[in-house]
Amino acid sequence: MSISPDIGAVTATLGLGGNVGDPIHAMAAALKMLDERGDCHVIAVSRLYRTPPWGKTDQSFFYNSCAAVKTSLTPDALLEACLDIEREMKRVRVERWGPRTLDIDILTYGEVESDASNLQIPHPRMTERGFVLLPLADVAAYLAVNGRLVSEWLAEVDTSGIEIADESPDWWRRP
Ligand code: GSY
Repeated sequence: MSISPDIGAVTATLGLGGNVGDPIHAMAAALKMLDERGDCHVIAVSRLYRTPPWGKTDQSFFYNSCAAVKTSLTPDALLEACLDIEREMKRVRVERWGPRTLDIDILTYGEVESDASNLQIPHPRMTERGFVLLPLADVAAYLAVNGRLVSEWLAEVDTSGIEIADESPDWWRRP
């Protein structure tokens, strides 16, 4: 039996998505990069979903997933790590709610609540979005967010048009 080191006491959840170029590759690479860091361990990944665009609807469908990571990084340092990965994946952020190669959002960070201008936790719009809640329920259905379980928020949002693109929670490990 091997004993893996406990690299951190905090479990954070992340939302990943993209609709430009090869978003599945970008999300898989991002998860691998996070997992390869000494201060972050990916403990669960959702199935992969194909989702209709939210907000600005005249753009391509997205691929979305969520992950739970155990980390010793502070919220700000985790945000920096995610932004570094987005930059490495050459994310194109042309317009608000427009197309993007890769978006990584911190959804929750332990029980932390933050209203800082650069980082709001829990993510302010996560409880309204089917493309977040459906994958998040795969990895954290019983997580409480703003006083309700993820599964309870999910029961109230529109998930029409969302399809499972890959049933396997290991989709991101494929070569
Ligand atoms: O941070 C969210 C980026 N985004 C998405 C997304 O990831 N999925 C879908 N389906 N629509 C979206 N609109 C925006 S903005």
